[in-house]
Amino acid sequence: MPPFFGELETIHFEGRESQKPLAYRWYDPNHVVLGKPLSEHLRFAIAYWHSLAMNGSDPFGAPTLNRPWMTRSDAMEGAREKADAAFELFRVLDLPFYTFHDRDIAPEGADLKESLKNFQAMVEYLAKKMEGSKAKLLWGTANLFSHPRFMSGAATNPDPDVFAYSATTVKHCMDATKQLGGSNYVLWGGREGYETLLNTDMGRELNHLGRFLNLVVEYKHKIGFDGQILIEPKPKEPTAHQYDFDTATVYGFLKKHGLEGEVKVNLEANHALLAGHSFEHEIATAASLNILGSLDVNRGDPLLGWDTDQFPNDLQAMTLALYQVILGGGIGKGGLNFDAKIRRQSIEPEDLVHAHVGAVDLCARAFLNAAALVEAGELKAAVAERYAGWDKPEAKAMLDGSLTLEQISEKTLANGVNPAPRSGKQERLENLLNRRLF
Ligand code: XLS
Ligand code: NI
Ligand code: NI
Repeated sequence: MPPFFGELETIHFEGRESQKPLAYRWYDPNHVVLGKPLSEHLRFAIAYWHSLAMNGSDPFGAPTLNRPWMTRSDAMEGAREKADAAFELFRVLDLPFYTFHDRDIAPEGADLKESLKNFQAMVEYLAKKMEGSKAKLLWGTANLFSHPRFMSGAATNPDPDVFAYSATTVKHCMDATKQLGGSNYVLWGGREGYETLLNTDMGRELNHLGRFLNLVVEYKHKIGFDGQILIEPKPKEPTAHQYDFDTATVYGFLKKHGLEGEVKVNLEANHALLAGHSFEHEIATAASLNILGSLDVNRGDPLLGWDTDQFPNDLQAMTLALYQVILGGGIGKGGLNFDAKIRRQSIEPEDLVHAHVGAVDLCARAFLNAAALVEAGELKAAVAERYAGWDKPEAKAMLDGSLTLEQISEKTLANGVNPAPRSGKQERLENLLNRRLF
């Protein structure tokens, strides 16, 4: 097979003045900001499923992205060809990480044993490819939602055989993620949720999910996987009611099952939008709960109610999101994964490269903006000033357990406290943000 992306040159940082259509203008991986190179702050990853496995079909139309590896009569040959194209793409984009589901890299077999055999053979193939490539694995995951056996859920399926099948699959995906040196293992709920309570025992299903997650965490420790275990919240789609609705819901679930110190979240921009939140809200919530793990950067369409998974291109939204990441202490072992797909009409291989280059530059530019906001310190100062009253000893005493409700009441009445309303200065701060954006 001729190389699919192989004709394309590797993309480099060329600066803002570059006239080349395919160049990084903002993403200079070596540029040091806030004490670290940009590449370490952002840890970009390419998603195997959207970039290599998506064929452009939608509920109304046939595939438009007819990649050569999709039609091979020998499915394993197709999988190897797909992997070759994947590593060509990684070379062209020169980004540090990639992510995959088991089903993206290897075809389903006639039964579970054969599926696992196909998967393991492809894991070995990827391991070989990684020896000749700079690409590392940000995270692995299992596709427990596409096959009809998962139509009523995986860990929350009423059928214990599906629980067992899913547990077996996850065990092998965790082994593979460890073998390939992955930094994280992700569990997106897939079809863990329900369509109607008329046929659903919700309490039972949630307990099954809690047990499943405990099994995963126990196994992580058993094999000495030093990556993070991440849950990816999403409120709806494919099921009407997904159990991992948003960060706050996931935290309550982790607490109930004693896992809040073991599991973090992989937050996706489009999922935040579907939950009626902004991306930065989800990031700030996770950071405040100490469970910020990693990000799926994409964007949704506010006019549509589903996961359109478009490449990010809103500078202000991304700046606000990354500002919260910086305030939250950074992305750590996580990264910025492009869980995003090109539109159905973007059928040229180069379209996929343009999509990534634009998104990388957008995120880099947003990060530089966010870092500049942090360095300027005005927003931080405004927030500090807003809470300054709490620095006083009498205010601290209300929080540190030294005063009871009664004592607070007595003191308040004795001091004749009469709070005066103060401006939140929102518009002033919004103007400041707009003035600072470059
Ligand atoms: C789907 C999810 C999925 C996860 C990985 O909406 O975003 O792509 O990131 O299973
Ligand atoms: Ni995602
Ligand atoms: Ni998604």
